Amino acid sequence: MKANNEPQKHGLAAGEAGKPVNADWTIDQCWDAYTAADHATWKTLFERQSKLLPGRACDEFVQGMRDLPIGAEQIPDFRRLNDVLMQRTGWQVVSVPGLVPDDVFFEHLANRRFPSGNFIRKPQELDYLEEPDVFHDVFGHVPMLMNPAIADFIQAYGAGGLRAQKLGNLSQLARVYWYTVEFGLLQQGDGLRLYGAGIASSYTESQFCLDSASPNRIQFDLQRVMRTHYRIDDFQETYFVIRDLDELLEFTRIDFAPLYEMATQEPELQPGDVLPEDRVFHRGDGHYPRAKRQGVTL
Ligand code: HBI
Ligand code: FE
Repeated sequence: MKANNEPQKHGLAAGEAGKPVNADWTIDQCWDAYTAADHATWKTLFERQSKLLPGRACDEFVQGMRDLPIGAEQIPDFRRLNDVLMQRTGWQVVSVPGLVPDDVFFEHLANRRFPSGNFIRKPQELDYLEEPDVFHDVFGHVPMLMNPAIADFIQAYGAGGLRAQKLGNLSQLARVYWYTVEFGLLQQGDGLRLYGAGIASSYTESQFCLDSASPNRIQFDLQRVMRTHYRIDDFQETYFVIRDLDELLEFTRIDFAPLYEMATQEPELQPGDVLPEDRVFHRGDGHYPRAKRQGVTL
């Protein structure tokens, strides 16, 4: 039970701390309950990120953002968001208290419902938070859900997640999601752009992933990615680059079961590993994790 002086997560009914209201973990967004401070936090995040993303985020992200009722002034109301999103790709955003169990998450995605945290981070944790909040989920994910290829890919991930759980290959599949939907880069124009929500919604990592000499940037390869561990608590040591978003569509048409089989027969790879057969866009110098290990703050 939470002490009374601890901040309650937005949207949870009094007396129900930590308990979701519905079996599928959805709750009301309770848009009216956002405070002026909540909207101000959104505004701060929105404005600094909007300045950073042109030229860094892919054109599809920028276009998706433009077409949605998402602006600086207020935390978006999911009802208005869904009017547009539903029409475009048949997706909708549903409100949840934060992280939900894997099977609940997959079930939503398989049915084109994207679970979004309804709470917003506190001003003292603008750059780091453990659970996905409304800024990460809506600003980061929803513009990409306006794209038909990503829309189909994430639905297939939901269906594939339920299957991977039964096969015991959830970690292999989760790596694919991580290195695409969350931290993916793609080729566009004469350079690289970001499309992953984890980087699109992060002030520091949206710069690091493209500008820093530290991380590797390597051509995406499904088998390779299935074997590769990722960092959850810091910048990635490797970003994987797809040709274009349609590359993800190909993965909705193939059976992953034999790929899991092959991937688990090969050794697992550490986040910073580079293999002779990798197609490398940029070979990272690794200065960032090295300095961290030595206790230097950059
Ligand atoms: N729940 N709300 C929410 N958001 C996520 O991104 C999420 C989740 N539960 C499980 C989960 N992600 C991942 O661990 C799976 O993709 C494997
Ligand atoms: Fe996410």
